[in-house]
Amino acid sequence: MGIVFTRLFSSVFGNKEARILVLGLDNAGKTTILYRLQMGEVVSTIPTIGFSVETVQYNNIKFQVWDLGGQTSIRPYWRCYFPNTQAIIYVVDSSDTDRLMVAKEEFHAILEEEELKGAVVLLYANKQDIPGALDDAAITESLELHKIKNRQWSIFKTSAIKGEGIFEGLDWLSNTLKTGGG
Ligand SMILES: Nc1nc2c(ncn2[C@@H]2O[C@H](COP(=O)(O)OP(=O)(O)OP(=O)(O)O)[C@@H](O)[C@H]2O)c(=O)[nH]1
Ligand SMILES: [Mg+2]
Repeated sequence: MGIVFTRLFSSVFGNKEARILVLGLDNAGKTTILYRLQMGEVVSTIPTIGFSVETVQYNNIKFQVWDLGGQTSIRPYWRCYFPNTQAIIYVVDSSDTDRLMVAKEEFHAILEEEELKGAVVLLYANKQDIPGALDDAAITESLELHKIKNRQWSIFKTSAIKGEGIFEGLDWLSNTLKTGGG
């Protein structure tokens, strides 16, 4: 279903709103994913310094999506955005095997945050189009997702460049939020 139709549909029937943070290391593809969601196309990006916020209507939910820069120097500021967050979208560059440990540590630090205790977590194993990219099972293992307790979460393979997997993940997220998660 096209975004335009979804927007019309939602403006008539939709009323639920959700505040979503998109987090992940720099270069993971966060901004590219957000533009995919919003406009359905690939837009060339520059590293996000600070944040940008966009509204995306999908499945009768108005998502207020906060796209935060992932560079090391910017990560300490993520926590300023934590209050009142219903969901985290954590984006991993599945081809960046050198930094999977860092991605794991940042992810588990997020899970420890008191203010994010109630947030549901959607993971995107992004850049699946790159040869050698780890699949969702391998990312699940590397990030030790089995350690997640008392929280609804799911992982999806995505390619922001090809436009694959992103809406499948958002379907899961909207259904989870509608049924009371977050
Ligand atoms: N091959 C491939 N490249 C991707 C994909 N998603 C994003 N990229 C590229 O990765 C680079 C970084 O993408 P961004 O969306 O700017 O990354 P970011 O996570 O927003 O980075 P920061 O803003 O620095 O935190 C860009 O050159 C994108 O075109 C993907 O699925 N496949
Ligand atoms: Mg960015």
